[in-house]
Parts: sequence; structure tokens; C-alpha cells
Amino acid sequence: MGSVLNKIRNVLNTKNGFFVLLMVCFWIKTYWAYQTKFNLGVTGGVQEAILILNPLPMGLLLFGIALYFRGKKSYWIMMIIDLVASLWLFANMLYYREFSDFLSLGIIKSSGSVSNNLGLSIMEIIQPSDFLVFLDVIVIAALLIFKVLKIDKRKTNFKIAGIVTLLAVVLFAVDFSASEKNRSQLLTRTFDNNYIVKYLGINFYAGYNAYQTYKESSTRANASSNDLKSVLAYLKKNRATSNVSYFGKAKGKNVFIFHLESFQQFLINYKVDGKEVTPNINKFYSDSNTLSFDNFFNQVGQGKTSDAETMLENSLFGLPSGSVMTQYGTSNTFQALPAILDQRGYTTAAFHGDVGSFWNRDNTYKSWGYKYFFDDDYYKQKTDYSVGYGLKDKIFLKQAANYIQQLPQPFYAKLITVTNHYPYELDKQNQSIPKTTTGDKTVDGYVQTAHYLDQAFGEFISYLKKTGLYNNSMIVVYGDHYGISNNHKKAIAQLLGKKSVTSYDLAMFQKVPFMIHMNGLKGGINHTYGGEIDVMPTLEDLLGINSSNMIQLGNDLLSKDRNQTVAFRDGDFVSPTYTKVGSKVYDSSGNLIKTLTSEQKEQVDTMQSHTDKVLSLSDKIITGDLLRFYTPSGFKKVNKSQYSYKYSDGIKNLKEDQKKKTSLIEENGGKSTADLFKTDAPELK
Ligand code: GP9
Ligand code: MN
Repeated sequence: MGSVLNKIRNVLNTKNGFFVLLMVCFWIKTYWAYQTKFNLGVTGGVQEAILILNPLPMGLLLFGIALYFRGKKSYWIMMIIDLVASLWLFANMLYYREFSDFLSLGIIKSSGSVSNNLGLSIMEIIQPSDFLVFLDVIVIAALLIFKVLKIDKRKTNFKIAGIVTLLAVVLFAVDFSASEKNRSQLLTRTFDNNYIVKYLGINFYAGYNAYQTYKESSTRANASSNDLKSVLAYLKKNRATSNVSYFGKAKGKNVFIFHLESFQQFLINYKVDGKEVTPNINKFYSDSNTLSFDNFFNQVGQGKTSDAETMLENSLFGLPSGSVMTQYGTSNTFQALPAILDQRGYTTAAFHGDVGSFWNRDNTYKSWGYKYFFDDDYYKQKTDYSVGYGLKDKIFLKQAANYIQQLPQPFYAKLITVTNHYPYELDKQNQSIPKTTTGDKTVDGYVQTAHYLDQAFGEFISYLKKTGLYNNSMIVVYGDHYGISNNHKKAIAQLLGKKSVTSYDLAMFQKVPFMIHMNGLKGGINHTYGGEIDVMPTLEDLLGINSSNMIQLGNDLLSKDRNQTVAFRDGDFVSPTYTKVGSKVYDSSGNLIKTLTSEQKEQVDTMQSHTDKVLSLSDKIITGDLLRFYTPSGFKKVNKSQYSYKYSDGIKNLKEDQKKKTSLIEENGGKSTADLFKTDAPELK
């Protein structure tokens, strides 16, 4: 026995042995924290394996630095790295408990507000077991101080140091490729900090975040108010005038933004086996009080839903890569629609059945001026309540109604559905329409989840009708982006009843619904060409908000003198006359124009330069954070620190808000309208 202990001690008295000891402790405690302190949503064997592996590469790389040094210095380096890594873990544990998200340098740097909030309650949220992350550091330091372990003073073995570094790189490559396979575009799209930690580890996340923040803040630092000149000059020349016959028609009304996940225009009136896929949405689409746009395109890039949200509520584009919300949502200045309405007496609220950290909504919505964000913490959860990214739409909307009725009116409420999301899976009990039969597995379930979404929409609309909200609200419904990507050309052709599809067809396939319903509104199908970038000016027009001094790159869809060139994020465009995809130009009937006449070329060039211009201006505004230099008259800069989306705070605020006596529930004599929400969701039976 004694000799075994001695042997162990001898090993630990070598630098390499000591290194292994630290590494193992670091590995175990990081994994322990993953499992007990965070909620990373690990599902399946591959993700489990990745989670076990992921502390190793960065650990080897960091601790391995010490192996290039000799004697005491090397031990110091290891201990300091261990301490810093432990502090980082510790800080994240606390932050996560409060915000269900990981710390980012942007948060630490920019919003003293958030850290203040944390500072106040730090004593309340700390748990004794949190300190366990320091246990190994303390014990090992003591072993060194009391000379139980001796310092190995032998010469540095660069070969071993090199091998450890190499091993770190190889393991990282393994981790990264397994992760990409499991969840592609992890770093280019950066959906959620939780994902980066789950796949690549909390220390990789730290480095990655630091690098991003550095890159972003240097562009920001180099920007000045001078850069705004080109933006303002462009707007002065290109702003469309609002339409007098619509201006202010929805003034003072409640506003609903109903987000149809991955919902494409082709689904409208689409049938499978003679059965309408989306009967409720179809009815809404052709209602005489609904303004429906049939040449409305999604314009998202990699940021998908988040790009759609950015365009809809800011009239600014997403980025060429990544997402405005994740990269700039926390730190930039915005003049978003919720903030504008908040300053006009509206109650603003976003609803979504996924974790608040996805797309960095939990931080971005504060910058956009949302008072409430009802994320998944606000809804009752059971194992069969969720599929894919979050709560099933019917269950989500039923529970959302409970909060909607508590919002003081007028309110602005955005509801983001999620069941109709790739890979379009739905449990048997919720399937009520046959799949399509293209033979493409990722495509054929699409109509089924779309049908489910349509039923959920129908249930929600009936609730609005029963409560009277239908009559005093402007209900905006839109599809955020394509559901079937261009990788499925064969299946798309089959769905559209064509032999094959051209690039033109695929461009047209990017149409999504955009509908505005309001009692008394002169409805009908409007054929103007537009896209998500144009929503905000359109809504401002209807709400009677003069946006002529705002920095918004879209134009009012109701305006008579608008530019109808619709820019796609990749620089292609569509318009009533020409559609450009890559180097190909098509005419309005979808025929490829092989050689352009000089007149045609001039027209196409004008459209191209318009497209390039709006995209580059938008990038300049976002990456330079230019709105910080410009506050439109009548607009107050958003103070993020006044918002908290923590469940207990949200509930407290709702209670406080009832004093205004203008919520639906107050109007109903304090009686809940929850019973009026009828759903056939089998899970709730
Ligand atoms: C997740 C949801 C999906 O919260 O909004 O985003 P998407 O993958 O469509 O961009
Ligand atoms: Mn989406």
C-alpha cells in the first residue's frame, strides 16, 4: 500500500505527472459543471460523447503552455491558468442561473446594467456547491506550498510539450468535425452560446467570444458619425412617401405579429390528396379585411429567423454571415419598432416556446425595447409538450393567451411559432394530413407540420374572435423564410408540379406570406414586389407613425412611388421586370435572357447597384453601430437596464401592470379568458 502511494507521489513529483493531475481535475470539474450547473440540452449518444470530450482539447492546449517552461515558472503558469479557468467557470455558473445564458465579453463590457442586476442578487443566487470548482486549485496549491508535492526542476522536454500541443489540435479537430456533423454551421451562424459550449466547450467559447468581440469592437471604434452621411444621403433620395389612404388607419390598435415558422407562400391554397393544407390561413389570406401580398419575399441570410426578426422590427438587413442578433444584439444601439411603440404608450411583448438564449433574444430584445419576453420559462412543460426547438404551437399559443390577456392595451405582441421547423417531425397523434410523396424525407413531412401550424393558428384566431381582440387589433401574419431549401430541387419540382426547376423558379420559391388584417381595412391581394425589409415602414404608415426621419432601409409596401427591387442577402434580386440569380438574368415570365440589350443592361445594372447599396449600407450601420450617432427627433434612446425577462420579474411586472386597468382580463372584471381558448391538442386532454 505504502509503496503504491509512494509511486503515485513520485509520478506527481514530475512535471508531467503534475500536469496530468491538473488536467484530470479540470476535465472532471468542467464536465461536472456541464451536467449539474448548466442546461445544455444534450440529446443522443453523439452529443453525450462530444460533451465528455470537449473540455480536453482546450485544456491540453492551455495547460500545455506550461510544459514549454522550466521549474517553478512552469508550475506557476499551470496554477494561474487553472485559477482563471475556474473563475470563468464559476462566473458563468452564476450568470447562467440568472439568465440561462453564458457570459459574453459584450455583456461584461457594455452593460454595466446587467452586471449590476447580477451584483445585487449575487448573494441570493450563489450555492455552496458552486465553490467546488475551486477545490482542486486550493488543494493542489496547498500540496505545493506545504511541499507535499515537489517541484520538478529538470530541463524542459520540448518533445513532450510539442506532442501535447499537437494532441490538443488533433482532439479539437475531432471535436469540431463531430460537432459540425451533428449541427452544421455552428460557428458561421452562431445560433446560441449554449450550442458553442455544448459542442466545443466553455473555454473555446471564451476564446471565440473574445475574438469576435475584439473584431467587432475594432470596427466599431473606427466608425464615426461621418459614416452616417452616406446613409442619410441615400435615404433622402430613396424614401418612399406614405400612402394617405392608409396612413394612421391602425392608430391606437393592438398589434399582433404572428410569425409562421418556415412558412412559404406556395402553401397558400396548396392541396394534398385534395385536402387543403392550411385552410385557416387560406381563409385569412382571402378575407376582405386582409391585405395580402403575393410578391413578398423572405430576405434572410444565415441568421434565418433572427434575420427575419431584425428586418421586420428594424428595417435593417441581416449580415453576410452570422446573425445581427447574436453578434450585435447585446451591444448595439437600435431604434426598433417595439421601442417606438413603447414610447407611444404601447405594452410590448414577445412570446416564444424555446429557450431565451436562442439567437440571443434574451439580450437583443432589451436593445429593441421589449418590456416582456415570455420565453420557455413562462410555460408549463411536460415531456410530450415539445418537439424540436420548443413547445408545440397549440400548447404554446394556449399558454401564451394567458399572458396576452394580462397586457395593458394597446399592446404590441409578437408570437413566434416553431413546430413547422426542419426536420418537420410530428408525433402520430398530431398528424392529420398525409405527407407528400416526393420520396425526399426532409421534404415530405413539411405539409404535415404546416397543417399543424395552421390548426394552431385557427385556434388562436378563434380565441381572438371570442375575446373581442380580433376586432380591435391589427393582425400581421408572415412567414419568416423558406422551409425547403434549394438542396431539394427534385422534390421542389414535384411539389410545384414541374419537370424541373430553374434558378428563377427557386427565386420565386422564396416568397413567403405577408398579410395584414384589421376590421375595416380595405383588403385584397396586392401584387407589389417587396420583402421583409419593407414591413416596418408599412406598419408605421398604418399606425400613423411618421418615419421619415428614421434610419430604415425598406420602403412602405403601400406607397405608390416605391422601388420594387427586392434584394436578397447574397446580392441577387427580384423585381417585377427582372430577376437576377448569380450571373443569370430572367425576364418577368421566367425566361432566361441570354444577351441583354444595352437598355436592358442599364436597367439591370441600376437594380444591381440598388441591391448592393442597401446591403452595404445596412452592414455599415450594423458593424459600425452607427445608430449610436443618430437619435431621431421624438425618439428616446432605449435604456436596456430597465428590462428583466426573468420569470419572477415578468410576473411581478404583469401584476403591477394590472393597475392600469386596461388589460383584457381587467376589462373582463378580473376574470380570466383562458377558458375561451379552445384547443384540440391531444397532450392537454
Ligand atoms: C428557435 C427558432 C428557430 O428559437 O426561432 O430558428 P431558425 O432555425 O428558424 O432560424
Ligand atoms: Mn425560422
